[in-house]
Amino acid sequence: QSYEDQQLKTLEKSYTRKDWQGGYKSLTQEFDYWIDDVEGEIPPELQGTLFRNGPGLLDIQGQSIHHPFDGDGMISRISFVNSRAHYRNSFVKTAGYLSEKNAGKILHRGVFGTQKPGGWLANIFDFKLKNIANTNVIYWGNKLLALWEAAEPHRLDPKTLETLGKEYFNNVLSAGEAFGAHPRFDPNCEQDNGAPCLVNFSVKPGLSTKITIFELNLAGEVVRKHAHNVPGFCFIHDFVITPNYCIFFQNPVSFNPIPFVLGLRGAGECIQVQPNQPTRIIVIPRFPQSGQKEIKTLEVRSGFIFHHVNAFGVGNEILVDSICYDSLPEVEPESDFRQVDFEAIAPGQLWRFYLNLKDGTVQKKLIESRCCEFPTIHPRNVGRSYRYLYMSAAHTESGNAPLQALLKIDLESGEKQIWSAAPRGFTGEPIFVPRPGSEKEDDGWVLALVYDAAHHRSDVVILDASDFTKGAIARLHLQHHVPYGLHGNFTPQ
Ligand code: 3ON
Ligand code: FE
Repeated sequence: QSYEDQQLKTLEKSYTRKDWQGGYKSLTQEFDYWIDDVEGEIPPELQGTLFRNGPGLLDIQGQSIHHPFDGDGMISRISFVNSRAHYRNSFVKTAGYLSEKNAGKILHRGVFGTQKPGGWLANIFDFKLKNIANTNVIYWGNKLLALWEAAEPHRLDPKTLETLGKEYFNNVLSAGEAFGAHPRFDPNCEQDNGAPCLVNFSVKPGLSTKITIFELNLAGEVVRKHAHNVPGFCFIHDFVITPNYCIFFQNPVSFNPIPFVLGLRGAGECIQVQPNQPTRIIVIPRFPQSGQKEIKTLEVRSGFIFHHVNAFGVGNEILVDSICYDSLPEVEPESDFRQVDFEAIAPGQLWRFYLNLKDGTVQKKLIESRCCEFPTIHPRNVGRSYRYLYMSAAHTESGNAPLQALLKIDLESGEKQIWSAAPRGFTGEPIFVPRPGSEKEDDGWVLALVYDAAHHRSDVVILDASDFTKGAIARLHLQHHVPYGLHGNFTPQ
């Protein structure tokens, strides 16, 4: 028995912190190869491309960044062709990435506390944001776009992954204008005669906050853009749509910018969750030009939300499923994110909210108490009623722990299926890919990157979405690890 195994036994944990930390090492190299080391079989019907984004660098030439959300965006592309798979990765060559690579040191402050070396004097009054393009990657309108919610997208060549520059959508965006990192894909937009469209938002916070909504057609053109002012400071990372509404949960936070101004903290470290304050739910009609105009605001106590699963209307109600945190860990200036004490922080848990648009009341119900994150569903059901969801989750049922498993929930029957990579595997965001021509909602595959600490490498894991209990149908061993990532998307092309 190895030392690690013994340690696991005595602590009765499903992981060791040392193993987990391995997934937060930088990957500096760029690769381009066919994946030859495959366990199981890649289904021949699985054809297309999985794009993923996330921090690739957790340090700049040995100077550690303060938080993974500050890491430079790196795109991984896994292409599936005739039961073979190809891997390629590339850093988004943002101005900030290139200048720091050249200088060999940190030159820019990060939103989540990365500071220029030299203490507060070196950082005071520096309000510039480094657009790190690290949060999501989408393929839409024949463009591959790396997204970061505080600035404009970066466009890449889908074949070579070369960075082509910033994307302004034909001057719809102005220089530095934000385009969020969590677009939703409406599979059947009524306003566009049933064609799919992309709905995204951006947030410009201040004493009051401007929320802008963008809708793009299949050609990638912005066909609708409208802005709304809402009272108070907003930190909103994600949203949900229905055929008629965009729904935002205004997290109960306060923002004190003084430590940021003085060079002591990143802007994101000046946000404090106020667990006793209600969350404001802002319901904005998607088509104010032609239909309903007025915004509705409801209130509920929900804790802090990064990610939502989905929303849909039933009678007078809209149901919203979201992952909620009772509190958020304070990112302290002197702390090291790799030393996190998992048990000391609150787990993300899945809740269902019932918004009554008629009388303005909100009910809520806990669906899953197991620590979870990164939900995904069948793309056909976005904004519509749905039965199945998939997410990354902890190996153990209670408490807070790293994500080591993939969890499927049948919202109709309540049945849950779990596939675990513990003790030495750590899971990222799953993506559901429908089997071509399928009718059943869970007929398809769930794809995820799993960091394997035993080999310090990552696997692309393929599960049969209709049955997690039979284990992975394929594990594609990469030649290297991919640092824990954020979001991605699959395209059948
Ligand atoms: O006034 C400003 C408003 C605003 C939009 C304040 C601000 C400068 C902080 C800001 C910018 C916000 C940004 C850039 C947010 C970026 C978020 C990000 C990169 C990632 C969020 C990830 C969320 C989760 C839940 C990740 C979970 C990860 C794991 C469980 C690890 O495996
Ligand atoms: Fe996110």
